[in-house]
Amino acid sequence: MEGYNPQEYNIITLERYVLGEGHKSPDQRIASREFTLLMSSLHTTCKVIENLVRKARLNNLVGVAGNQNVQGEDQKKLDVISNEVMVNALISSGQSAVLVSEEEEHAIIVGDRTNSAAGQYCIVFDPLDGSSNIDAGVNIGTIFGIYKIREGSTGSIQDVLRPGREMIGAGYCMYGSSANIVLSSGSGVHGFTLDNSIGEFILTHPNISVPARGNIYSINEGNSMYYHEPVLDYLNSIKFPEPPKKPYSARYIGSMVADVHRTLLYGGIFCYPADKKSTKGKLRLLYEAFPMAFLTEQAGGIATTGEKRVLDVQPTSIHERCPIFLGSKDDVSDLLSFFKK
Ligand code: P6P
Repeated sequence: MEGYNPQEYNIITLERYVLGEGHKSPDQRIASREFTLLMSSLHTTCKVIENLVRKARLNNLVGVAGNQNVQGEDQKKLDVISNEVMVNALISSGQSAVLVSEEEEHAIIVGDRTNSAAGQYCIVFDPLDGSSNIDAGVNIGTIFGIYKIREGSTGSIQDVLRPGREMIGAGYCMYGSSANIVLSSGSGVHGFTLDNSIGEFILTHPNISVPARGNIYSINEGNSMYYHEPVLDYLNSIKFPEPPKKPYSARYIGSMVADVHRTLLYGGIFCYPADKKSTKGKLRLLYEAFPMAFLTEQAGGIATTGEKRVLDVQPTSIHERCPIFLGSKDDVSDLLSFFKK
């Protein structure tokens, strides 16, 4: 056909990508059909949540729901709705064995809730991270990590109290000027942009790679009075560098998905350290630190607590917190040098 270029119309949707990856997964335990069904369920929830977020103001869905989550934080209306959407979708996918959500006090053992056989995957997630920004229309997002249940398990809390290095996949969906899913199933990091006209996530950022070094640092400096020495000394080294080095730029959105997304694409360092006020930091290990660390390492970066690799942390409870520094390997290595002094 005149002017028709098949390559130009070779649109790779998220489902087509996942199915392809399933066949060449480095871990043959990822059954492509079941994993594809799980990812289909996950990315459908992202489309539903994207629609809710985009129309939140119009549908009077901003503001608080009037109750608090297990963290003692005011739940936003969209927090509650997004959580319900994800829990229901993941259970009905038939692929879930255990669910852990920031908005659920206890882990959901799917076999206990439904008489249908539970699946083989454990999904840990923050259904709507950054919710304090919802009312201001700032980018927010869904974060998820995936474990396969242990051999012989039918699904228990022990299937998710495992180091993040045992995850088989992780990702986030960022809701902003466009909806972007960034995910990895262990063979690189790939980004997909939602084309609302056809309702599909299209591969737009294949093989995301964190630059070896950036010039952006991302941290809430309002907590500076609580920081420990190594963090203060590192920050001074990039804010008042020895000439001819130039100072870094500060960028902090206060929404982890947005700050990490920028760090993966532009490089630099994102930090939420432990300090004298928050002795283990603020971000949750299972469904914030682990997934973002998984993605960062898959993209060639480093994610550390300051003392050890984030993915090597052994969780003891599903809502525990963890300090995190992630991003360009040279920048995070510079930070670590201050912890070793
Ligand atoms: P602070 C949002 O509430 C969140 O959980 C993350 O998305 C974000 O990185 C962090 O907290 C921001 O915390 O203390 O800087 O407002």
